[in-house]
Amino acid sequence: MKGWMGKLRTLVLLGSLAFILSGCGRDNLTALVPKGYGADVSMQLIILTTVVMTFVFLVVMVIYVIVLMRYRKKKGDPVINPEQVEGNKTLEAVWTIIPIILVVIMAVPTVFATFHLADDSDSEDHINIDVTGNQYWWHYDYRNEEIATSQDLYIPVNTKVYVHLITNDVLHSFWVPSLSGKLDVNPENVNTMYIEAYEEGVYFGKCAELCGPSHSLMDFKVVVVSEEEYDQWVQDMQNFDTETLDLDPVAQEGRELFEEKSCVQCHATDTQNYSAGSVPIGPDLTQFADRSRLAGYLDPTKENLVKWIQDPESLKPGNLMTGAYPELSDDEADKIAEYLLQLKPSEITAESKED
Ligand code: HEC
Ligand SMILES: [Cu+2]
Repeated sequence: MKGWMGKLRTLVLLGSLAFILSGCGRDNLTALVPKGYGADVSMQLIILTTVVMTFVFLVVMVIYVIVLMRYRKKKGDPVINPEQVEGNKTLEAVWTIIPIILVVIMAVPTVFATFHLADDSDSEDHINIDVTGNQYWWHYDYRNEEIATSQDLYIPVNTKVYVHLITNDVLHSFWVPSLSGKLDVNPENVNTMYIEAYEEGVYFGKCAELCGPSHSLMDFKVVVVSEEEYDQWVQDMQNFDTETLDLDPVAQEGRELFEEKSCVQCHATDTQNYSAGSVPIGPDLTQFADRSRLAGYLDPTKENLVKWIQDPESLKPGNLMTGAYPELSDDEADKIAEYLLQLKPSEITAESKED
């Protein structure tokens, strides 16, 4: 009875574990379904190492089981001291050389791929984006296009895009599992890699380096659009001017409050390019109403926005906006939200690409 219960318990445990783990990973947040060049290369390396390791595992297991069955001490067998093989040159050579060969088989392609993916010698012929990591959000400066945005990174499909990574504060790591490998983001040196997406869509990005209390909320999206849409989006961004926006009276009041309540000190709304050296303190809000998420991870509803404006701490602990501006009444927060939701330069948005 007891053995039966034990087995059942193990079965239930394993079953629920498999069930829970099957919920992990989603199509656009997994390195196992590559949708870009870097992820493809990584996948090939994953397959190679898995094959090599499975081979080692099987060989060891087969020998182990054979030895276990054949040389098992049966009842009545005499106790013997097996033949001692220490110092056996052939044996030692074999078990040193085989692992070295296996490691070389895995290491050579890995090292080549690493250098290949970090090669930026032809970057001038492609799109270059300066990416700055901040606690807990990402900023993007499009070098030649002279536009800037935060959180959602727009890139054209089937095109090499170079990201030049640096951080404004602590270490972060830039990772879009479906599109590319991850790369550390350091304060002193720029790390460069390229992304090349094969399919249009919205891909999930994660900060992969513990960087503070809201590290796990430092999400971002890569929005991959067609080449024409990309050109259109760049143009829309370049031409967007909040000064000439036709705002209703409530949003107009919101704009004034945005200035009065010192939001402008940290947030730009005119897509200025920061590459020249000055990095913004808060996310660029030029295309805020086009964002796929609020603060990187929340649904971009007005309700969430009002809550964020009044109490960002409750949504993202340790964020650098908390306490940096005067308290706002419900009415004031509402008006500012109305204004921010008008900042919509383009029809080309993450929403139009999400399935
Ligand atoms: C000290 C600088 C600072 C001030 C002042 C400030 N913010 Fe922020 N704001 C930030 C930072 C930093 C973030 C990013 C927080 C994070 O995601 O960790 C942020 C995020 C936001 C976001 C989310 C942006 C996005 O891309 O999803 C909104 C909206 C916002 N702030 C609005 C406001 C408003 C409205 C005010 C004025 C009432 C204001 N902020 C004042 C620094 C500031
Ligand atoms: Cu981070």
